[in-house]
Amino acid sequence: MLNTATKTEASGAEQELTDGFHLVIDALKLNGITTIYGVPGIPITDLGRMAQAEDIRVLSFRHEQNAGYAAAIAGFLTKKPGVCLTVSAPGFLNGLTALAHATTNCFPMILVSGSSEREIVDLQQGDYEEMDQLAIAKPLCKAAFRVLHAQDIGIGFARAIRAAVSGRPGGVYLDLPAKLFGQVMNADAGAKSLVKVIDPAPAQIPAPSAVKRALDVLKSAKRPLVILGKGAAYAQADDAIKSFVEKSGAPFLPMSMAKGLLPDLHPQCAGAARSTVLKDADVVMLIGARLNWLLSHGKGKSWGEAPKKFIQVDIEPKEMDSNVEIAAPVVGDIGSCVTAMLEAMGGNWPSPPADWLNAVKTKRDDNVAKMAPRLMNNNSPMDYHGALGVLRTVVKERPDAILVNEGANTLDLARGIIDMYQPRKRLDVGTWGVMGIGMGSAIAAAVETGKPVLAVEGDSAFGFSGMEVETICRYNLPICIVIFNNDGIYRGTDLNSAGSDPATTVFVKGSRYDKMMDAFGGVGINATSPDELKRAVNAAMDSGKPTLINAVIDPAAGSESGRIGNLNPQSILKKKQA
Ligand SMILES: Cc1ncc(C[n+]2csc(CCOP(=O)(O)OP(=O)(O)O)c2C)c(N)n1
Ligand SMILES: [Mg+2]
Repeated sequence: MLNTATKTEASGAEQELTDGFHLVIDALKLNGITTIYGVPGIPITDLGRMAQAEDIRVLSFRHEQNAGYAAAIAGFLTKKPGVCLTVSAPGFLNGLTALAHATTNCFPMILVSGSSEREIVDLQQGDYEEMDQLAIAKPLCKAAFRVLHAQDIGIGFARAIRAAVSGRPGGVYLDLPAKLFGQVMNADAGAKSLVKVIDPAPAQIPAPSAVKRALDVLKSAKRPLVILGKGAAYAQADDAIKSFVEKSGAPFLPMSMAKGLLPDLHPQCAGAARSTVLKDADVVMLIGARLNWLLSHGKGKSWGEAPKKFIQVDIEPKEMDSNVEIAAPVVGDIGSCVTAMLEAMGGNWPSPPADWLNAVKTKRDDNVAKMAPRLMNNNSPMDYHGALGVLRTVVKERPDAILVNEGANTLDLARGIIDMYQPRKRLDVGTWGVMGIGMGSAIAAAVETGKPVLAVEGDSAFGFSGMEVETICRYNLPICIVIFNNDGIYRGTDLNSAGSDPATTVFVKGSRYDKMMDAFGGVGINATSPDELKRAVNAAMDSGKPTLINAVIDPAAGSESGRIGNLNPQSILKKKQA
């Protein structure tokens, strides 16, 4: 396997040799990892070159954080760890946000960073890019390892891969000191030292008693609700999940990145009746969804007064009872759990009471009807609804395209308005609501799936990764970026009440982000009405050419923090001053 051998004369005998560089590459290839996202520099420049020469796709970014977000979402899309490769100290730190993000979102990812000389780092003698990276990474990921000897590279990667994808997936850090790459060893011994990870994410079968308990609780429900989280989307158990939800007859609510697991237009989808189903359900089954802030911790006003029982299906036993009592915990991988429940339901599972199904349907239809005329407006400058009404149709006509979405109003409104039709087609800010995932996610989505990508970006959100438009043009990726340009964060109308500086939330008025794309040879378009936007996006999605559309949005259209303004801390002092 090693076409890397060098012939040398050692004590008279001819030996085939390999080195750390090639062992890293061979360890990745042996485990089916064929793409690396990163930024070159000492000590990993040659590693990237050699990997490319050995048919690994190496995508060079402009900033490690974006490469890291690409690796994280590649992990989500493929169930294999996405690999991000960085230089030492500053490059490592730039990648670290993405590693922590991957861990928080349960995406399998490996951050591989070169590091400086251990002897000098540990004595703090001021090496080039000196930093104790392993110690810093540890609290921010699922596991962190350092490899000091070439013969341990195989084991190091095996441990990293297994840690990333088994159980609840997450981020793993792998520290490779500069000296490791040049270490040579006998090629045969090197080949033998590599480990092909067998069954990296073993199935975790739920206990039959837990399955029975869960179904008993579900059957007792008068007003059942199923909530699908991105863990359910990650599981790639799409058919089993669809069959289970349909057999249960319960309304379902998809969390943001679970949209499309069953189509948003499915008759059981309660997405447009969210507040009603949360308040009124009496039994809630969570499948790969956590009761964190995104679900108001399973208690309080949004969950209403009606007593509730929770069933939770999750691979992580510690998740149970995290916020409220879980009446029926089902621990195992989502595919195995849902399949087991489906089998145990038998042939004549009773439909939930008709008054509940009708109540949800009425609410949903009302809300959809109320929204409809707003989505058809052709105002110029555009408001969010007019612009999103257009994008909603674009996605409807191209259900296999991938939608990347970040911002505040741009995120919250797009999530509600753009229906999804297929699993894992909506990629967004995830558990932390982090700005900056946009271009990394778009690039990885295009690279990993070969599908066209539509990135719907707030103007602020885009700024966090905007330089990667050059990367998109360089690799000629089928990505259409639409920037909702409302001159700022939340709104472009804030004023500074004191000095002459602009307010903290506003940007240069009338910016032309489309010209950034012109600079790198992509297609840049300024769209001032829904009609113009529609034409431009359709052309971009059909051509597959890198495109950036500056969608001019009324600066007064948005609201503070989008839909989560209630999370802003308040002080009575502020009110008195106002
Ligand atoms: C890394 C990071 N920094 C800052 C924030 C705070 N934040 C939340 S939304 C947002 C930008 C919202 O503006 P924009 O993307 O233009 O969307 P709009 O509401 O204007 O449509 C910011 C800075 C964040 N979520 N993540
Ligand atoms: Mg904005």
